[in-house]
Amino acid sequence: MYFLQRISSAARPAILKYCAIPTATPRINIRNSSASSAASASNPSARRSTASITTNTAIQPTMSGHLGSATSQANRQTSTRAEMYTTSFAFFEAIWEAGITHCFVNLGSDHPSIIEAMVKGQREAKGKFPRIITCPNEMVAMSMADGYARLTGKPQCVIVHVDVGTQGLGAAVHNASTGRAPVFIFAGLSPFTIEGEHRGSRTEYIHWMQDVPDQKQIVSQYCRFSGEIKTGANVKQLVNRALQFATSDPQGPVYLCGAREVMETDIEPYSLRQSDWKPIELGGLPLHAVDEIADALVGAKRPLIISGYGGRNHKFPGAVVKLANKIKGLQVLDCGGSDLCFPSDHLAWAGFTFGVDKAIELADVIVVVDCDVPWIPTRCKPSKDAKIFHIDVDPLKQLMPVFYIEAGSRFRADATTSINQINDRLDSGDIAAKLQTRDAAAGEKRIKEEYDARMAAIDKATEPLADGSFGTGYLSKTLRKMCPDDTLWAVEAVTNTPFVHNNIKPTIPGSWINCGGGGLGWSGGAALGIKLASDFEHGGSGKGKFVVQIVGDGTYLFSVPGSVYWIANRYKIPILTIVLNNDGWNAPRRSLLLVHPDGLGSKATNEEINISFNPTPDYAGIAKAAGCGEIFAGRAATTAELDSVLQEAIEKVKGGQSAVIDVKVAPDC
Ligand SMILES: Cc1ncc(C[n+]2csc(CCOP(=O)(O)OP(=O)(O)O)c2C)c(N)n1
Ligand SMILES: [Mg+2]
Repeated sequence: MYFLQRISSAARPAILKYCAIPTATPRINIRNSSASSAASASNPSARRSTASITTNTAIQPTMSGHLGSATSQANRQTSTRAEMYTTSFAFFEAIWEAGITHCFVNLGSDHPSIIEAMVKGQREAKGKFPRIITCPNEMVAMSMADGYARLTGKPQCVIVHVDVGTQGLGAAVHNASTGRAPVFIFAGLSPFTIEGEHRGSRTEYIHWMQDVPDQKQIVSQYCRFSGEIKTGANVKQLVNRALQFATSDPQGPVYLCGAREVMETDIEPYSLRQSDWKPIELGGLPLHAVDEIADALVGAKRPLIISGYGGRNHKFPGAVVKLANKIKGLQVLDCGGSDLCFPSDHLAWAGFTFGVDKAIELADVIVVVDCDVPWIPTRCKPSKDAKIFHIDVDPLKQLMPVFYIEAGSRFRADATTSINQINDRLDSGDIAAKLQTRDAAAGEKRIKEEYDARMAAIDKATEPLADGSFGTGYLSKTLRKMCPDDTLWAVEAVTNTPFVHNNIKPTIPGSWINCGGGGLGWSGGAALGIKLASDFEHGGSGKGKFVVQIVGDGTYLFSVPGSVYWIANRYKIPILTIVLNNDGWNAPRRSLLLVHPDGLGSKATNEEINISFNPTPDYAGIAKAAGCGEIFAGRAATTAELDSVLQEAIEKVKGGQSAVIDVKVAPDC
């Protein structure tokens, strides 16, 4: 008896069953049991008796937003009744009403009501209920939602398990934050009652372990908003508030958590007017700034635009092309924050850089547009006399403890709107007249010469070596030749990124997506998310564009390939993965040399500085095993091998199967 009194009331019916004591049909009367629950708070023995009282009361609709009360195991068995409408169900209704079509889930003991709601929704709300994708790893789940959002601008939902699942999101939260990708994350909280006071009260050992003081603090410094669902009464408002933050500039991840009891609560169905929850729209430049910038660009000898995130809006590259066509001699540097910012087939394309480029030092007018790191002062600085403007959705870089650039003026404004304003300003009045007097031919001649020289240097660097081996440049050039013209590229090539960009030579807005963040392992999940999105947006499986992931060998291992290729096979999401096999981590050596160019490590072997992956893992084999043998696995180390294995892999991917090719690449080319 002592034992029975100690256990939670939620667990008791199961034990009673083992004792062969018949149980009655379970019922809950919320008001009565709330009252008894309150009474029991000061009287433990009264609380213990609550469970036996509730076994004979029917489940009633509850007062909106009030917690469901004391219940039993048997009570919960009745909870699949069709009319049951819980906070969890309202949560799902809120997300599909807001336009979310996919949930990437990794489930746990915080999710019984989420699972109930999923089953109910999948059965009763066909066509509306989001598609659920089971993700065996949280970072992959988050990266899939990130990739989906980067391509489409549409946030999707990631559901993870309490504190540990939140930690499992890992570096993917950083990537979505720095890559300005809107992602909606939900995690359950461990139950906060332990004696069966409410439906959802603790039933498992682990509920004590996973109860942490402030779960959302794990990710909140990366999130545009983090909060807790404290009642079902306003769950839809909270979901929409979070989504409003996620989709307002600067876009990024948001995080909501909710305790098991709260998510279990029966509430009155309700709906919101969705049109009241649109994202905040950012305006353009003030008129004086439009004048100043347009005037400075027209008067410049070497005008330069540097952008990292402008391309997140696929209309941005076109707007900048228009500007470059008006101001002959303007050049554009792309810092690869995320999407392609400027097409490589335009003479104004000054290439791809991570903050170090001659064009920065030579420019006399620089407009930095939506960019976190336009230059790295220890390695490259604009001239002291350069006139610098900074236009950004987040010019203060509110999440960065240290940031400044020596800009004469800075504006919080939408990038595309700002460029369009400058374009319009060049069409009339005094500035248009000044533009007419400008020596356009000289400007065009100069950038053509520079463009041609850049292209020639890029081409030269791609030449294969005498023994038939080759570098990332040659590989990328070959990929560009063999893959469809409108291929979508998910790039996480680390030290090889410029070789990839310069040789893929992307031109189509939205077709080139670079991780941009520093949390290695994005591109596996992201490529899946991009492909899923492309198929979905084009009408279903197999209808979307061809998707290629280009990833460093070290980064491939960070991307949790065991999960990535299980998902690829399970959900038939075909992607082509190219692993840049350069014997492990090159980046730490680069970092070392920048600080200690002549240090001990500068002459040490890769083994000695602990960056070598020798013996080489079977990268493609890992994927094949995870994908139940259904992943095409290949290898190439010479130009001849590359052509044939790529041909075969591309056909496989077009046929619906994913492929991973381990490509041995020579350094620095
Ligand atoms: C999650 C995470 N862990 C560690 C690092 C540090 N880091 C930066 S680059 C790099 C090596 C990447 O290796 P690989 O993908 O092979 O690219 P390579 O350096 O060879 O170009 C490491 C370990 C990081 N950025 N993110
Ligand atoms: Mg490597």
